[in-house]
Amino acid sequence: MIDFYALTSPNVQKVYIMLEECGLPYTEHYVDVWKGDQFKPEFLKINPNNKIPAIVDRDGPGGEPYTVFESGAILMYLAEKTGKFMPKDIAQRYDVIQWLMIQLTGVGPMFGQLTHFKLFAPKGADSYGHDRYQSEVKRLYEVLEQRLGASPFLGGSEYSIADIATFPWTRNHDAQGVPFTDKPNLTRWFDAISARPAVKAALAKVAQIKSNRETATDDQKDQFFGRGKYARA
Ligand SMILES: N[C@@H](CCC(=O)N[C@@H](CS)C(=O)NCC(=O)O)C(=O)O
Repeated sequence: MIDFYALTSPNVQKVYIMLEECGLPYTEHYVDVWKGDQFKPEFLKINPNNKIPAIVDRDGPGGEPYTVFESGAILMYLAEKTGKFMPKDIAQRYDVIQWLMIQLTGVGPMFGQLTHFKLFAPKGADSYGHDRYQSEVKRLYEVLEQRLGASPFLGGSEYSIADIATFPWTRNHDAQGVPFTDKPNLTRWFDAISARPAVKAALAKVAQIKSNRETATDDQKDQFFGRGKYARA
């Protein structure tokens, strides 16, 4: 059994998809980051970096409980545990890891910052941050489009944890200012992944989760974003 510390964000959706794809049993524990649950001492024992997702595998290495945080590490751990969605061949495996790293170091942070500047920047803030991330998000989508023109999936010929990591971040492509009208390869890839039964099951679960996102107070948002009285001097 896996304890899964979750809510609704794209990094969490990756883990829902992976658990459903692998058919692993799991128990959800919601950590409402909009209420500050990630700062509670009991959660900080699981992830000292106060972020979801995190898992505790009750049947970890040596039969002992094992905690994993960081979505990329969780996907790699579950791939290794199950032997799924990560090729055995070294070159093929590193093809997957490279595209996984592009998600972890590029797509996730840049798309996340764009969302922040689009939705949560103070009114009247200058547009420098927004414009910088918008341009970088468009560039990254061009890189993905080109890759998917040369390869069926991001990591190669097979669906892998590189796709599982990237797909949730692309679900809001219209809101991110990148309609797929001129992106046939991303469209093909996106539709194929959306149609997978495990992906549908995972997203149905996510859709039912209620968070404090719409009702968070200004203070709760400041705490989440580390600004206002929560900003480090
Ligand atoms: N690099 C991390 C990022 C995780 C992340 O940003 N999680 C957000 C989800 S909304 C979070 O928990 N934020 C709470 C906070 O930063 O206080 C991963 O890939 O797992």
